[in-house]
Amino acid sequence: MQIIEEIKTALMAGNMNKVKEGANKALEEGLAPADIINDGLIAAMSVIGVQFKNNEIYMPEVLVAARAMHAGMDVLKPLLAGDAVQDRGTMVIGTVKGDLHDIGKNLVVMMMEGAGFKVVDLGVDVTTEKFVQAVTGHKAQIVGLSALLTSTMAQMKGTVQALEPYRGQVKVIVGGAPVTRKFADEIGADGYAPDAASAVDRVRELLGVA
Ligand code: B1M
Repeated sequence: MQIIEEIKTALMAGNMNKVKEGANKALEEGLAPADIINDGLIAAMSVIGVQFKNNEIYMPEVLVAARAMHAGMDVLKPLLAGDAVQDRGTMVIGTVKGDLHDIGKNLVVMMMEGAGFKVVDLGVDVTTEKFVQAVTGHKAQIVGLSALLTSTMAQMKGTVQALEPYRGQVKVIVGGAPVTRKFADEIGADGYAPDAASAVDRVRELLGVA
């Protein structure tokens, strides 16, 4: 459909106003809000994710695209009846205790939302207790731990251990510049992702969703 293509093009160009206009036009044409989100916003963010992973675009482009996606969501979300948007699962995410870096974590949040996941962002300096509470309180299927300091990576291990009783219900994914796959394996995380786009792929694999 022409209007959906227009929305996708505007989102990938990071044009907030055009995405908003497109969303309103699509509604006027009678499209369902959920279809506009799934076929327009989420589809375009998926393309952005692939381009970012392939180094065809860089962080600024991802950020403006995500901002444009949020502009579209602002128009469409209040109109959603029930859970018409594909519910791919709930993720709790945060930067671990003692660590205030959040730029990368925020990128992961945006990519996950763009891929149709509900994300509960706990922010930075998040204690193990807070992660556990949020996982159980929100019945999350995935928890994401981010760390940018070698000194705070150790926090991840404690959080993974504290989540042990819930591991049947929740998968743990870790990331951040000093984090490696080897480290993730050593602390018993289910997954590791080197960047935000790969985080979406890993979560999809772990949850077995498209
Ligand atoms: Co800080 N800092 N910093 N810093 N900082 C680093 C990380 C550092 C490498 C700089 C350096 O010395 N070269 C160094 C860490 C050294 C180490 O431990 N090995 C460092 C230090 C030492 C510090 C302080 C201790 C400095 C001081 O005060 N003496 C201090 C610590 C504060 C604290 O956290 N308690 C500090 C403070 C800060 C600022 C507040 C000034 C600022 C943070 C602002 C903010 O985040 N709101 C800051 C910044 C900006 C950086 C650098 C320059 C950039 C980090 C960044 O945002 N990168 C960084 C040096 C560098 O990396 N070149 C540095 C861009 C971002 C998109 O990448 O976060 O790696 P990244 O995220 C990627 C992936 O890692 C991955 O996806 C993202 C996008 O693809 N990813 C995940 C991230 N989380 C993921 C989670 C996942 C999956 C993937 O699943 C859940």
